[in-house]
Amino acid sequence: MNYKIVADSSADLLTLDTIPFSSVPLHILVGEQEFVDDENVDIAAMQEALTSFKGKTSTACPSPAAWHESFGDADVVFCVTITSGLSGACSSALIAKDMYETEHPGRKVYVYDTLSTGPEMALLIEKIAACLEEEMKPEEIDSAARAYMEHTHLFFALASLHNFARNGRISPIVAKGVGMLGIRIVGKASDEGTLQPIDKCRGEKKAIPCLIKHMKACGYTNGRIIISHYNNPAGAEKLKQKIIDTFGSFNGYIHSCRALCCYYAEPEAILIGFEA
Ligand code: X90
Repeated sequence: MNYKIVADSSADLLTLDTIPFSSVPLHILVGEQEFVDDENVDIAAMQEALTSFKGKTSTACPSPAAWHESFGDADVVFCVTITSGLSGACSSALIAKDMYETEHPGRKVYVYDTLSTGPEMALLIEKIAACLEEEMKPEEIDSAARAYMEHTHLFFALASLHNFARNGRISPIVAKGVGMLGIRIVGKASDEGTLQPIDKCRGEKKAIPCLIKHMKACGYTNGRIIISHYNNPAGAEKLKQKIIDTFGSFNGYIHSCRALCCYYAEPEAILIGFEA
């Protein structure tokens, strides 16, 4: 059986070592310029464009055709999407699934609305890949993946919510006060898959213990962790150290956000996905 995992580019993954995988790019629009969040995107150029451009900027999710193309000729596809609470990516994937299954009777596409993004999506992708390596049956993988999503979480510390507010993805009232020098908003992906602010912290020094506090409250002990950051390797490393000091180990890795997450999370962001 020929299988494949696909995910939109908000998962911040371009390849998987062991399993056929495609990343389907979202698009970032800055005036006349369009940045496609694939392996060639120039994030520094995007940031420069965002800093100098004073007009409206926006993003666009993958089209059904783009998802459909990513399925290739796989018999079974596991398709992982960013939250339907903030993006049309999942609806678009469901249209592609219908097209694909109608065109190719017998083939199957499983779509996962993660109600999250970034590192929590990456955890689910890793999980599905591990199930495939164990040669589990597709239906068993599907049940395991859905069960897994129930006990992973996404938390983050952001220095600005400007692009979120500008795109109407949070209320301006919530955004107010963030973007003030040194203030970090600590928040999480809510059960509905939206951005839920939890705390305002003065500086990263306070934001890191705050993230640890919320990990404890979720029942974190020693599960898998993925941290992603935008231009903040030092902050990500500090969080990792604090996790080791608090929980005794760090079972995971740190990587950089790709363009879509950079656009929304903004410079200095830290995102953490973990199993509890
Ligand atoms: O145009 C589109 O369809 C894309 C819209 C994406 C909006 C959310 C992107 C979030 C990126 C920022 C921090 C984490 C927030 C998590 C909330 C669930 C990452």
